[in-house]
Amino acid sequence: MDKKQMTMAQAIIAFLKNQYVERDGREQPFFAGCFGIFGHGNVAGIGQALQQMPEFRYYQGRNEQAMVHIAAAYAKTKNRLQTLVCTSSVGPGATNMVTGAALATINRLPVLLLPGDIFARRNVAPVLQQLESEHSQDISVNDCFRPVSRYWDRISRPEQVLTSLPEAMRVLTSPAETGAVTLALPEDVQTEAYDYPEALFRKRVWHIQRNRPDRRALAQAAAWLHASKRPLIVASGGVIYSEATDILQHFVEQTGIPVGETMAGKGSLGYDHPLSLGAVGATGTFAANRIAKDADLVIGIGTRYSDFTTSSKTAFQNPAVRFININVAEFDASKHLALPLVGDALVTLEELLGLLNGYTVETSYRTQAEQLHAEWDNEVERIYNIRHTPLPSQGELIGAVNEGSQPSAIMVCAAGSLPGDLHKVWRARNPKNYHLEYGYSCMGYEIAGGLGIKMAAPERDVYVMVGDGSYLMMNSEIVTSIQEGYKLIIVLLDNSGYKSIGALSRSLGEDGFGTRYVYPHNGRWPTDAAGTDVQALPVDLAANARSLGAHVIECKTYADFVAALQTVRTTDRTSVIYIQDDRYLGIPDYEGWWDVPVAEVSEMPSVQAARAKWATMRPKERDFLEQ
Ligand SMILES: Cc1ncc(C[n+]2csc(CCOP(=O)(O)OP(=O)(O)O)c2C)c(N)n1
Ligand SMILES: [Mg+2]
Repeated sequence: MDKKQMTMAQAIIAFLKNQYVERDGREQPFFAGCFGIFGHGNVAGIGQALQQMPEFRYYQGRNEQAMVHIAAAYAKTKNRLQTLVCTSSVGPGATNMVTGAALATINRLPVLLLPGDIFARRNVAPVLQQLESEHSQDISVNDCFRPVSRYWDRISRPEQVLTSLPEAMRVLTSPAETGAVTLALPEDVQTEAYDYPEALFRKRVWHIQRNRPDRRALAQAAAWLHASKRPLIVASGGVIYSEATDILQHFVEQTGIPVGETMAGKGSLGYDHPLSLGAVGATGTFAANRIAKDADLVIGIGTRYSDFTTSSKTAFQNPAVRFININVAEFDASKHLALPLVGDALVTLEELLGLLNGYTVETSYRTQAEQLHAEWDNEVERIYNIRHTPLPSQGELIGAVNEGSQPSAIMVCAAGSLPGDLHKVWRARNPKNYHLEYGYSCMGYEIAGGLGIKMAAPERDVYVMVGDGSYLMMNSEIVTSIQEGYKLIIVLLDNSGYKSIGALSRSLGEDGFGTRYVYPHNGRWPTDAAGTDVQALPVDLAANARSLGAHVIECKTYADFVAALQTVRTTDRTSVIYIQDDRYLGIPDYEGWWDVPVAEVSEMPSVQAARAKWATMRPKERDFLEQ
């Protein structure tokens, strides 16, 4: 067998650059390069290897957490068929990636993390940044990655990569198992040489399977559909990752079954399709939530059934409701004691349709769904046309971005009050138009994620919608976007703090405590009761964005904002549209609910009232054991 002497780090990069994936006859390299911030834990290992192999592109990040967000957003945009690698030093550089790893794993997005680790040979311990343990030398901060990774290994001998790298690829390319993969790399072992078999570095193509479900389960699903009078499809991320949007539309048109969409699934069906009910759940539309309430059969496609999707288990109130779940992961397919169709969304929908023998819903049901669709569209129109003064409403600004952007654009958001509003009123015009990270809802994902999207789809405009809180938490990758020439359009909505948690706090009887960006007054936090009698902070976010190299347009009115959206279409680099908007005017709830527990006892009457209200909803939470 031919051998080649290489360091462990060189072997890893040489292996990664030859990994390909193929689905439906389309083949592409799985890794588009490596983000990294160097320190003593990786500079001489992975850093040296990347320098020696420039064909595996190195990208410089500003913050390790942001690098992982970039990789996750890249993978999401590529329907998980391609991703990026992230290398960090030992210690804080590594633990900065833990949040990113959790985000990727929760959203089922492949990212490969290569944190540096403490010396395997140990004699010089404690190395700078090492967490010591009195009871074991086999612990480092990288053990924090174990619960947030789908595969985790520490490479304490160079030859271990012969078995670890193929395992890492299996997990990363598995539609059911994918998430963060962490290979912790001790800084000494990274630089150690070994005679690796040449076969490790040959081109390898990983076939992404489209598994088909059990035949008996399919037949039973067809029978359940025939027995159903009020079926509803809940379309989620699995539809989009599987590229099953065309077959979904065909399925819907053949059967007349209406569709509600989750955060990850929005865009599965065009917003203007008559059977699109829009968002479902806690941040859902009245159209989807009314149909969900009485549905006798829910067909969940590629969904994790998060509490937002199920309105904390209160969305489906028909006593006889049952579930058919189409999912690549047995774990998700079995939720709500469903009839599990464990398989790929595209081929499963095809097979199921083939068994339906012309089944359609009754005309009256279809008409009801179509009417709700039309009524909802009017509500969106109303919200887009509010002209609130002195500060505009968030809803009208969302409308302006939707109408001022190309249908092919990608809008990205993650946390704050924007996701709920966007879920309700953003008009998704293609399956990639709406990119929400709402598995982890991680403040700080927005700009970094926007960069990952733009790298994955440079031909599309990317609109990053971000609140002042998220912007302050992580705006660093504006610099990277300028450095690499990837133009982002960042829409920065400043409402002087946390509009979302402020509203949540009020609903829990806490009057916005701790959610305004103002000076404390006599050592106490002004709540919403203080009104305008507060001292604002001397922060200038527009100047901040300008200082990072962005082109910045400051707006005061809705009209300024619309004009700025035109201007940024032709700017030459990352551009920020800055506007202040109203902290209080929200888009209403449309019969959804979210369980946030309220204090059981309190001296505050407002909290007691909120608790009493909560107590009326809690019994509506269902366990679906009756089926
Ligand atoms: C990293 C992180 N920390 C805390 C939270 C809890 N949280 C959710 S939204 C939010 C406020 C976001 O503020 P901003 O970006 O200004 O959006 P707004 O609520 O004003 O729309 C907070 C603190 C979170 N989602 N992520
Ligand atoms: Mg805010």
